[in-house]
Amino acid sequence: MSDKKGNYSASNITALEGLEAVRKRPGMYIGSTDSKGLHHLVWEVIDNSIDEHLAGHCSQIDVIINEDNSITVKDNGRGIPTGMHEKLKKSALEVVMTVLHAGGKFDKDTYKVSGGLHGVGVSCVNALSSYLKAEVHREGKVFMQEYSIGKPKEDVKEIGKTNITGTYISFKPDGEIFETLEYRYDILANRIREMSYLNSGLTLTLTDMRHLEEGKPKQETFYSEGGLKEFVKYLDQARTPIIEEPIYVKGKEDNVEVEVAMQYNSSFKENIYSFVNNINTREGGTHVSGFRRAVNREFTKYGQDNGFFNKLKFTISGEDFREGLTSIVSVKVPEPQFKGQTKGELGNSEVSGIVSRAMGTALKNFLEENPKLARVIINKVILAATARHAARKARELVQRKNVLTGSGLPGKLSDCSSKNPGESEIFLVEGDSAGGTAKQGRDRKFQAILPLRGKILNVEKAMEHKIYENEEIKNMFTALGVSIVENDGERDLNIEKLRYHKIVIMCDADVDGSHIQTLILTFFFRYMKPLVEQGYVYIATPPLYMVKKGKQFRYCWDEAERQEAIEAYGGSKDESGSIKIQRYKGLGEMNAEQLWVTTMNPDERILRQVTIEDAVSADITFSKLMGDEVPPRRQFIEENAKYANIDA
Ligand code: 0RA
Repeated sequence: MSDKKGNYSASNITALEGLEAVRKRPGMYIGSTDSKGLHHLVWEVIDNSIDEHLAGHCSQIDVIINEDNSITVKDNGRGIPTGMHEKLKKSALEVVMTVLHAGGKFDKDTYKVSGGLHGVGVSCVNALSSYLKAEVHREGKVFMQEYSIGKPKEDVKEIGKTNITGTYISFKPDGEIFETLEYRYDILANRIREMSYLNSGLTLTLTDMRHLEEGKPKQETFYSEGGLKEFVKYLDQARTPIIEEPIYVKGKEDNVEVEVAMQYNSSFKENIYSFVNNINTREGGTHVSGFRRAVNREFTKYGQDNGFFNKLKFTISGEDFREGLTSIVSVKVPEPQFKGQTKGELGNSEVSGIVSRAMGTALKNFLEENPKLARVIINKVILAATARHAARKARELVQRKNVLTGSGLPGKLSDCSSKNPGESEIFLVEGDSAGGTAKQGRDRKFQAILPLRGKILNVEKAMEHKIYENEEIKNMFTALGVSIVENDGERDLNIEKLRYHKIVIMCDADVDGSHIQTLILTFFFRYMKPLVEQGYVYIATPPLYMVKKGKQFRYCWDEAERQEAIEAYGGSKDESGSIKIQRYKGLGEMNAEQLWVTTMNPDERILRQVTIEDAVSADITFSKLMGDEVPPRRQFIEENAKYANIDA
């Protein structure tokens, strides 16, 4: 343990268990061995450096993607201790790197704040790396140790002198463990940007050595002076703010730090991101409920005290205060407890009151000091409540069973005969004519077809009641069998009666088609998010070409396949001779048989599952695509035709 002066010694580090367990069951430690798990290794290493920053000893972290897809993380912290660990008779550095759960993280005195969802420790990264090198600058010396799949090659060596301090970790993920070894710049950049907002004053850099431009690697520096205030502005970059500056709250009670920034914009959705010890809590938790409670309470009180609600014929509910509100709730909790399906929900009950109190004081002050802005916000709240009442009526109409068709299903739906959602699929098809082709081509036993007429409503810009009045959207709700339920003033999507476990969006492979696909995806993202989160939403990929020679033909999904087909038929790349190439611009150019074979038949087709890997960047993508700024849209859609958040 640390001595009375709080000095840290090598013996603070406690030893627990061996690393073989990590290699046997990597999923248990880093979630998965796909691209997500691969990136998790980087978060794990950076987290240690961030802890060093939170302890007040580190101002810069550099992340480098090396040419061979290995990663280097450098920080200018105190350096991992290198003295002898008394019990284990090894250098503390070696203990940190090779013993599971070592590293002081499980020692409450050492780190004020330690990892939440991450926090399995750098030794896990070591176990899952074919090569790792740790270099420590400390006490004027440079120490170094190398490892292979977690095993030290030699004892810790002194390799030089230095006048700086810090820890450099380089690792190469093990190809025997990971399905992919390719690091994605955008994934790393998005998370590192987020970390810079969450830790104002910390400089982070990202360098990509893999492709040089004019001899220089790609490099970005992320630094935020304003922290969460800037984060909110970044999130709302494609929305129109209705108050100039975000409301900012910072407080501390019982060692729990609270930081909140919130901004009202002209959109109609609540957009809230929450973090515990820098880690995104997707399922919210006690910090978020404390935040909501305070917003509700303080705005209600202010509105009532000033008589703003006197003429209303209905009550204002909590969500009315959060319409068009983008907020970030970040707390630092010494001993976080996580619960929920994916451990993405904070459970510590004391945090709710702490956040609520900090928010209460700050909001009271804000409202008193800014009566004009308060009025603007309250007006928006009243409008939201009015619209909510209209929306409820509209929604109830959608959700009431349709008396005419008896079944309550839309007339345009060609349903499948199976009633088992697990095997049933629904194709949402652009246009009536393609819908007709799909209807002929499908296997009616398990495939249903719902044609959607032209462009569906842009839900990013429409008020909610308009959404439930929209014919195509009504059809989607009733066909899918999902409904919106209100619980304690919160609206949830009820998917218990979901009728299909595959919802396939099928659009033309041109710019219009990609626009429609985006509109539909935006709708799912904003109004049926649980369906996306639980992996029910897919995108069909019709082929782009048919290459034909005599009676032989091949379908091709990209340029490379097209070239391959041409060569296979003995043709030249200039497409001359007897080889014919058809470019499919729309689904309508295929007949029912072709559509079945290429796009609908489960044995042959390629479905891309839509996932929300990174909620922040997905939100920005959709708000940009569908938001107020119109001009860049077309180009943006073309550039984003392959969405970053759609898995192959
Ligand atoms: C344990 C104790 C001390 C620092 C660290 C670990 C430490 C770990 C990592 C991992 C990456 N970068 C790091 N920087 C520091 C405190 C040592 C002291 O009291 O000087």
